[in-house]
Amino acid sequence: MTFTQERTLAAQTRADFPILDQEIHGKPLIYLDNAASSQKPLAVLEALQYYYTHDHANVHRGVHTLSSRATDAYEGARDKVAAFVNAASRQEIVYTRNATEAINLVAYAWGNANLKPGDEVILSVMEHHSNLIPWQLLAQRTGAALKFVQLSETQEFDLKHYKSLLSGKTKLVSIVHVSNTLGCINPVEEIVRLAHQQGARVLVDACQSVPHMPIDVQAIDCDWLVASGHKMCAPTGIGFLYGKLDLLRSMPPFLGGGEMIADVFLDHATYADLPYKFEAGTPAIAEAVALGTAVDYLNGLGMNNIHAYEQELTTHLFQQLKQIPEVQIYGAQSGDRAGLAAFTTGAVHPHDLSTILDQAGIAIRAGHHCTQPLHRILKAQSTARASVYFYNTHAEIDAFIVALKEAIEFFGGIFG
Ligand code: C6P
Repeated sequence: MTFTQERTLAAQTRADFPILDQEIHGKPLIYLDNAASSQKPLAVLEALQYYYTHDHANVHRGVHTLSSRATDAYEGARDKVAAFVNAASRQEIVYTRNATEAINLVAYAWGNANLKPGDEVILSVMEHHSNLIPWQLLAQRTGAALKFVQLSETQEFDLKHYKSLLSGKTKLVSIVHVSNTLGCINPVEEIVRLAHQQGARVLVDACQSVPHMPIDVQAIDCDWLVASGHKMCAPTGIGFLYGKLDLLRSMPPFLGGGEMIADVFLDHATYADLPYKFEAGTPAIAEAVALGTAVDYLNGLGMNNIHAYEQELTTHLFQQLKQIPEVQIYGAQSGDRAGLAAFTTGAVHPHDLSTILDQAGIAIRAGHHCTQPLHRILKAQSTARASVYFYNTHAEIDAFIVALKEAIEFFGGIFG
């Protein structure tokens, strides 16, 4: 793909995102907070409206026409998600509210039943709090111990250290695929292979990879994989858990209620088949349907094209950031990496920087990005983070760099 063709991915999609066509403080909006949440294309907004205008009823409960239409749309979306991550069966896709809920589901349903004192769970120091706190709570409940893979010299996943932590005591490895702060793409296939040699299960937190690159759960061979719809053009309130069929079958339910049962008696119950065993209560139907539309939309663009275009944007972003002497970037700056840059500038606090950039119409995130332990290791209380998606342009990055330089100069003038 040439540079000109790559530009067309943004040009091709821009009109699909009406929210981007607005001014903030009198300046055209430049949205560079995509790692926090992506914007939604018209197709997804229309799918929500169409569903509520034509098809809404509760799913799996009625035989009337609207209920069957809603059920078909809801289950059709599951097929799309299953194909999107190449699951072997649609029963391996469980809808959840988000990735956080999916991880908690595994921690409770599998973790409570399988961990005991003396067992070990391996995480890394770059995990999002969503892939840390559920395991802390599980360790407190079961007496299992948490072990942490450190960063390499290049601030990436230290495979050597990981190998040294693995042992017969390791029962679970839960690792982020793409760090939301460092932007590194972790070698999940190798991580899984090594864990399986020890008989350990592996969960992959794919929140920051599923929206941006092709994902094949069978090639990764992970036991579970989680993602959130809102980072991949779908609405909030919907995410999914992928789990290997036999493993999901062996796990007890997480939440109890309607939908997840087969037969109910006053003193006990039997549970529904997969995936319904893990979907208690009325689900986020419209959101799931719209997730299916988001998957269609992303497939239409091509996940390889999205990844390649974002790599171009990221190279452009880093080339320019590196030329600003005050900017310190965290994470590896070359090679195959995700389209986000976390950084600090000597003069300007990240929160002040984000506020100033907002005045210029530019949205970036400032804070610890829910990776507080990692920030401690990086010796940064907080960082600023710019993150791209396929609808961003090279020109937007240029405008961001100009505004960033102006902010540094302004604060340098005051405090310098
Ligand atoms: N990261 C960010 O700004 P939820 O909140 O469940 O949709 O996603 C949680 C989550 C889990 N893992 C990773 C790697 C993530 O990046 C996130 C969400 C956002 O970086 C919001 S804190």
